[in-house]
Amino acid sequence: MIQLKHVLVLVFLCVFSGISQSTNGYELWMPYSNIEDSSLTKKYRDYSKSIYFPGSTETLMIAKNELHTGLRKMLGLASIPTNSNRLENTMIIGTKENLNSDIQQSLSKAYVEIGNEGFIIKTVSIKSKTVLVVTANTDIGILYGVYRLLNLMQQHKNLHNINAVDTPKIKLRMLNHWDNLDRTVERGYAGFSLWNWQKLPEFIDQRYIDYARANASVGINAVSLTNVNANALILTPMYLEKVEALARVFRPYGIKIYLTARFSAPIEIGNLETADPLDPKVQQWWVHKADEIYKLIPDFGGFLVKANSEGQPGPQNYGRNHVDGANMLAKALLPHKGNVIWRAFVYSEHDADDRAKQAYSEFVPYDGKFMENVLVQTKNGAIDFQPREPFHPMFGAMPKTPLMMEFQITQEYLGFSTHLVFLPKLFEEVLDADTFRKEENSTVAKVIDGSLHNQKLTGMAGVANIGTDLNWTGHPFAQANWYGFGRLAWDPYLSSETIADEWLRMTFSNDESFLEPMTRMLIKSRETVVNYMNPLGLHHIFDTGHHYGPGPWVSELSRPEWNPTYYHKADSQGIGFDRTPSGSNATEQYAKPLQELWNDPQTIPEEYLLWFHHLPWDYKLKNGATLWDGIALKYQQGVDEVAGMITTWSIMKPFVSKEQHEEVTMLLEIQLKEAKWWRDACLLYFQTFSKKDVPDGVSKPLYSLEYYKSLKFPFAPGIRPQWD
Ligand code: BDP
Repeated sequence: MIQLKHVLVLVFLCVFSGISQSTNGYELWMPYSNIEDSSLTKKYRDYSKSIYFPGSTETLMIAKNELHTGLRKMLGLASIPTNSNRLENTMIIGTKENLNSDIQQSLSKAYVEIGNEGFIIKTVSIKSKTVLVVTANTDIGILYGVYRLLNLMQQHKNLHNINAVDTPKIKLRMLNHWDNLDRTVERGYAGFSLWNWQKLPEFIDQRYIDYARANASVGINAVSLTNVNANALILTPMYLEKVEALARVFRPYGIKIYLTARFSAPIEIGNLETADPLDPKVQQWWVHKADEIYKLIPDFGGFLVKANSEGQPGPQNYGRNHVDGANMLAKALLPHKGNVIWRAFVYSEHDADDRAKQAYSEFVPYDGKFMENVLVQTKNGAIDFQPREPFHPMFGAMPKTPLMMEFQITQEYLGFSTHLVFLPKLFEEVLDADTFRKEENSTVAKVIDGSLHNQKLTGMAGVANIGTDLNWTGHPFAQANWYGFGRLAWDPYLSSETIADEWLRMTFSNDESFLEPMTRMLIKSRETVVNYMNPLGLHHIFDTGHHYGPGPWVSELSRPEWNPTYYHKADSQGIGFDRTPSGSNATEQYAKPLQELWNDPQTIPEEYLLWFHHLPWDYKLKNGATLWDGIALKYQQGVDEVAGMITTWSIMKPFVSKEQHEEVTMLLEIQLKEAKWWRDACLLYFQTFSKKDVPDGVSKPLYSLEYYKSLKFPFAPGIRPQWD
């Protein structure tokens, strides 16, 4: 029997060490842990003595409940007094028209700045008393403001003299779920799909609400529920009724639903003989479908479409093009203010050109031809969500088209949910890249937020890493990638350090001896995975289909560009893909200054070296090492860095719960094992061409090349179902 004194000791230990109350990760970055620092608690309590928070819409009620829960948990308050006399309060929360005219007046400029979704958090002096004000033009602005306030408190920020005026820089901040109707998730590593289609619409799982809440807390305002490799059934009445139930849950959190539209739906569920976008019957079918959806879901966001890509049907099946297809759907949605998000992830087995060039070649000529409610969704790089890719050359090259960013939050090519990789660092690198398309510093972020080419419709999508796992994302640290994606979609200029610091504080601890080493570890983790998987610009050398682990030897798949050998081109002469004018000339798709920089192996940043150049094994790197030695040393460095992560984590016990500590320790051990696997398999294989020994400092391989080649994973998670 556990005795009372044991319980007391445990409670004392937890309180003393500042361990958050949440131990299974379900509460994500919102555990609202009790604040131990008594002077800080006192300051926060001073603002919480009495609260004026008028309004009773659904959204405002959510904001109120959240505020009360947060304050109660963080400050240990039994209840939060509310007061209807505005002037006697210490915290005032309300939309513009609910505040007294003095406050309104003093904030008039800020109200213009924040638009429909932004908020103001500010301390003001009323009758010589300091009052904390959270205000906005809309209810959703209030909800975002309340979440921000609570998050700042979770981060123990000083609210004295706070004047935070913040509004999202990107309009559509969206998660793309690749969820199938049978609840499997393509490239999902955190269990099954959250959407329980069988029990919907009647049964509303608490998870839907908690999911919406988590998204709203970082400002995500759109979700596409279904896989881009789409099933037309989602557009049938039976499923639309279920979608409507989810829309009802998400609406007060400011989240709009999008669905993936299978281009051949008019045939599959509409009994038409064709899906030709120029056929009036097909056009009518989509108009009626849109009307039917909007009748059920008046704020439906629109369609996300993967067409003529990897076997998906599209307008090209009928000799039409992407513009014909996208505009047909756009016309059906326009009267309802819906959008078409048309994906640019295309490459064809009939096109012998470098896969990296194909999307640009196909889409750039269409610039200016899409209707005003079409966004072209473009992956961050020209190949496919690799641990590192140069930014996609389409960014900046289509000034008359809203280009929407597509990042992958789920770690298809980044170790699934077993590897700790902090992705905001990767996202930041892409967003900060200079396209040189207009003036200097024409960054990808400026393309995406519309400021470079004056676009009104803007968006950023992240392929979700969320599933039914208790902690939502499989790896506890993968939550940071969901959080970080949301923050960057709100503000693509935020630094990854800031995001890491925020997330660590809220999720685990505000203790500096935890934060400093852990922020460093998160920031470095991205380069670490590049080192042990794809150093010096190597890419797409993953094993077939599932993309779990290395497979640089794979060469027999039916389509050349599905084979890793297509990408690394290792031979007795050297390694790498020549994309300069002497090779595929993919560099031509970038602005002049980049062409000049990247065409020359001496001036290209070495992290992109083998992406753009085929170089001899004894080519001299900047540090004097030969290319072969350099590759080998990078693989070893990656392994050593994972070992370093294990050391760092081992001293973090005092700051996290025992369960969390053990869970992450076990996952890091897997990561180490797999980093070694990558190192050994790749070096043994490339050595068959280089015919050189590995340099000093690189460990001997644990097994033979044959052994690594023999590994098969027919049941690796996330494998795409059979394409049809
Ligand atoms: C690739 C995935 C595949 C997706 C495809 C896409 O391997 O499962 O369907 O991208 O984005 O990364 O359409």
